[in-house]
Amino acid sequence: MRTIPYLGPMFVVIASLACTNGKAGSGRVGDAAVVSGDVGTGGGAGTGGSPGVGGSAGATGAGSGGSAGAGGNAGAGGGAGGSVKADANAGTGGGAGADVSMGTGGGGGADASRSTGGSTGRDAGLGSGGNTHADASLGTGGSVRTDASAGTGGIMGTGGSAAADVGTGTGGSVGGDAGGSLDAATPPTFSVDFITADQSRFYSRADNGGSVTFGAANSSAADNAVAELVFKGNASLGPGDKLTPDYATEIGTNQSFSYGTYRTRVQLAQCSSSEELVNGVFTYFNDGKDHDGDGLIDNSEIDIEILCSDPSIISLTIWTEYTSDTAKQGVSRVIHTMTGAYEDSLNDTTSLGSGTLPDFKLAGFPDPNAFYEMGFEWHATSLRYFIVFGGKEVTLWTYTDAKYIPSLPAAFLFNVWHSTDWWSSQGTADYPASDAVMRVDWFRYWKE
Ligand SMILES: [Ca+2]
Ligand SMILES: [Ca+2]
Repeated sequence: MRTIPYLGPMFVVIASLACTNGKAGSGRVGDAAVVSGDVGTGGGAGTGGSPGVGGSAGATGAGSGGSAGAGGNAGAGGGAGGSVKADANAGTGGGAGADVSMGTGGGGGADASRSTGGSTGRDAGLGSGGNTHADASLGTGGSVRTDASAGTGGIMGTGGSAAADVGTGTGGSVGGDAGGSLDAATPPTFSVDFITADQSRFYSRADNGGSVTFGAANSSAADNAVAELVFKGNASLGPGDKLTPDYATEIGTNQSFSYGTYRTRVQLAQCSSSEELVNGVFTYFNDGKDHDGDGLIDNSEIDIEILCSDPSIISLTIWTEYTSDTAKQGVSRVIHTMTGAYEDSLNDTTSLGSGTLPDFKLAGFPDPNAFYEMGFEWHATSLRYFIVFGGKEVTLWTYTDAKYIPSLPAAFLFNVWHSTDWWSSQGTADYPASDAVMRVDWFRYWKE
């Protein structure tokens, strides 16, 4: 097999930390990043929410007294520690939705943040006594709509609960969330649902003539909104045209991240078996310098790559150095999900072992119309890749040799680009004749 480190144009990595929105009383927070510790007082959730104290737990766990929907969960009575479903959670009395978190009395919606008494909705955030925004919800007395949640006296009533995506209040409840998962115990440090056309947190480019649309409607997304990356097909182009990530359709975070957990929900770009495109989901940083002084240019990169000619094969690569194809340092695992067979290698040349594991046999992967949640936990001395398949999180690789684990902060990218090589077989791959589209429902990062 063969892996290619990202070779696209350099971009400036803004080394700022996650946004710290959600200051008490602050106004609208557009598609804001969520930072733990945003806490307010008084607002939202009251008592007597849906399932109520003692409610049941969702697939992702629960606090005492909460309840949950698919992928969701609720915290201690929605009260102190109230929490919620995937990616969300809440403070005292809080409740939440996708991407959200909040403080005392808060409630939330997708991509939201909060403030005193506030709560939120998608892309919104508000002040004391909260109120709203499209898709939003509110603080005391507030209320809501789909995806939102409510506070005391809200539409949902005291301790309101919610519709899809959210829930709250004492004993609060929660709605479902396709793709929800764990790590919900704490709010993400950075979270984007791609609900709006806002590009403040992701840059985009489409150097093959394709396009990127943030906030594209998609009924398979948890919130009917995705980032859509279109790779422009062209039947008149051949195998050697517009090669490499130089011509990728790509989005990437404007800031960099370090150790922590990365999760995303993605639908892969497709092509025929005679063509080739790489679907890349990865971290990347390379400023051309040899930071650790080992004679090789540092390349902080953690890759999940799936080629469209045979998307049943998952390639995982961890790069620490990359000067050239012959001066580099990277370890890889290639998993054949039809058989469960895997092979590990160093620098694409030295075998580090192989085998077959029942867990790696993912029958029917990937359904071309499905979104899959995948990601990794990156730490200084270990790196664990995973994918959620059939409702179960499958660990694809736990790598523990610190020498080969990158340490430099990196941006998180998604891209689609043409390769003329089939990494797992011989021959020449054609340029895609038809447009191919990768879709991203959401991306979340939890700082270690
Ligand atoms: Ca180096
Ligand atoms: Ca979304």
